[in-house]
Amino acid sequence: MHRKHLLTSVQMARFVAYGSHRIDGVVPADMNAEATDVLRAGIPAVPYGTPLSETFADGSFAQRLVQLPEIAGAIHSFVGPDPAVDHHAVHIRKAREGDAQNLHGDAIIDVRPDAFDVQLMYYPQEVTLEMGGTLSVPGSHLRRTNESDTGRYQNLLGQTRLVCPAGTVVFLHHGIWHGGRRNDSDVDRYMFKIRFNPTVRQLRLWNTDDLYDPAVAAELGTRFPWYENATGRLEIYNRVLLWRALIGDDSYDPDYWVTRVTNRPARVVAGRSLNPHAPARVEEMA
Ligand SMILES: O=C(O)CCC(=O)C(=O)O
Repeated sequence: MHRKHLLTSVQMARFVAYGSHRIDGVVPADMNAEATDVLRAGIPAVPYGTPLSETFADGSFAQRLVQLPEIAGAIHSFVGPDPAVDHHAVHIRKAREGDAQNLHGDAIIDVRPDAFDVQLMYYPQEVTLEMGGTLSVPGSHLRRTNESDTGRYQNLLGQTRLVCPAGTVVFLHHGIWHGGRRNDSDVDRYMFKIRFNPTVRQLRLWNTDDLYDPAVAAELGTRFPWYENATGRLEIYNRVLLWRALIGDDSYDPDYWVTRVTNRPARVVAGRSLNPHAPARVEEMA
């Protein structure tokens, strides 16, 4: 894995804040041209948790896709070497199909504050607004909701609808609220999704040369317009927990929020026991 294909710390921090990372037009035109037929024919399923190296046939389209250097570098940065494939699926939104998917996360309530799965979404065609590109809500991935319970929310401030050139790949944190939109165009819209489970601890798997760049803390502190004034702060708190786990430093806390609410000092300075029969003792004079 060449370092130049790994994400930087600032990019990782941005992923921790937004819950997504997008690489426009990363798949070459000849592969995009091949993709529609391949996806229409279907890609053989594998059991949950199959090692990535055993999931796709040698030389197959899907194997070449995940081996493209920038894509392989991003996968490594998020989940490390030898991830498992949770599942993969081809999603086709039919031309003028008439309805949209509700907002959902692809998980039951997933309370991991220190690990995550990543989902790759590959779009072989140019996606226009009319084609119903995937809608997602930046910064929603660390909020604890249960799969489709967010389906009753519509039009959150700051939500994005994917419009992209052919060959774009988007990586999503497993918890992000998203949904395929209605395809109002005359063309079927294809997307290939792969969910990866890490098989190693997600500890500094990217290019950490810029670990102490002040832009890292700035990214982690990003607020989104749909956040409540107070509860929105919890998102930043949760990001710091995740970032601490990803960098292996339990003291990282640019705004002191985690330090404050986890502060349970163990040092005892009480001068006397509550038991009247116990001899008086001074543990420590402050
Ligand atoms: O078709 C799309 O754009 C999104 C589909 C999706 O994310 C899903 O079915 O979970």
